[in-house]
Amino acid sequence: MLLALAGGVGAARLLRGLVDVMAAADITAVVNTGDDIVLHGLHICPDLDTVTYTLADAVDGGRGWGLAGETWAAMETLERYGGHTWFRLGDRDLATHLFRTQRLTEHATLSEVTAAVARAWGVGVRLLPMSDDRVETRVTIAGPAAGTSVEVGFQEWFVGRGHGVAVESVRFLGAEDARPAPGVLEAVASAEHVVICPSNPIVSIGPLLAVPGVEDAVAARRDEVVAVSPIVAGAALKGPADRMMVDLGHEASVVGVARLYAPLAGTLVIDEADAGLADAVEAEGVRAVVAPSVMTGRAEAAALARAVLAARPSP
Ligand code: FO1
Repeated sequence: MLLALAGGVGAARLLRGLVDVMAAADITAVVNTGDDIVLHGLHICPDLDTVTYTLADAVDGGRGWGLAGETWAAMETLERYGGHTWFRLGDRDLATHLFRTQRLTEHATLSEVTAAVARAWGVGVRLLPMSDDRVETRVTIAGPAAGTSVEVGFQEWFVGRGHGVAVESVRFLGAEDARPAPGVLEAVASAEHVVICPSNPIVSIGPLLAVPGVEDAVAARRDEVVAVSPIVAGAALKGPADRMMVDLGHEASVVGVARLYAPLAGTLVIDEADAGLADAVEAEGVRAVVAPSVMTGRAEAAALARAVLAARPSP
């Protein structure tokens, strides 16, 4: 079984590639829920939904999130009322949040609801939320007046303010009291392959590792763990990972990623554009494997998936 630590779009694309090269039923993905937001009274799980929709070939390819062929009638009417329309929820996507919220109200766990949604979309990969308990990524940014700071929810920063403002600090509210979802620690311990997907190390992989027990479970297998750099040629392929790393004092390069992951992953897959930095990565005590890491299409994702499987050092 392959165990993947996954965030949003980049992880979803690699998982799509892995399903093309191995049996979906042999893949377990532990997915970040720090991005979750409760809005309109609905519990919305962006990373779980992005992974589910991508593996179901139902995701909107352009956006990388939400469903293809969406209509926005609910948003239009909400606009009429002056309701919250900054966080775009398509009419079909809304059904996912309605179903999830109703089931949670009926005391189903997030794990159970996630499995039901995945099954309904024919997704064979086992999807586990990192925890069934609420963990909320909170971002501190500059406040309205000079010298002040304000803390906002992840989506308020990422979408509401277009992740354009610098981040002073990030915390995962509730992480210390959260428990890994059922099966997470066992899957990390028993997997033949452990992969850290090309997701934002700070706010996609970070929350996963903040759930008590998860980081230790991954670190215990460090020499076998293969991470895929989300940074190529000093930039994130999608989203603010590069700027966040710099804002928080890290280097936005494969070397910076290697430093962050050194305690957790013995191998880092880097794109050919960064082949010249392989020695610098290895100087951090992390083995560098060079492979095309830009998943423009399914063939590229499958090729990267093969490279990831081959990158695990033989035991
Ligand atoms: N991203 C945006 O940039 N704008 C949106 O309005 C937006 C809405 C949205 C709704 C549901 C969902 O599952 C994802 C959504 N996203 C949106 C993406 C989301 O903010 C990111 O995918 C993750 O939170 C970061 O990985």
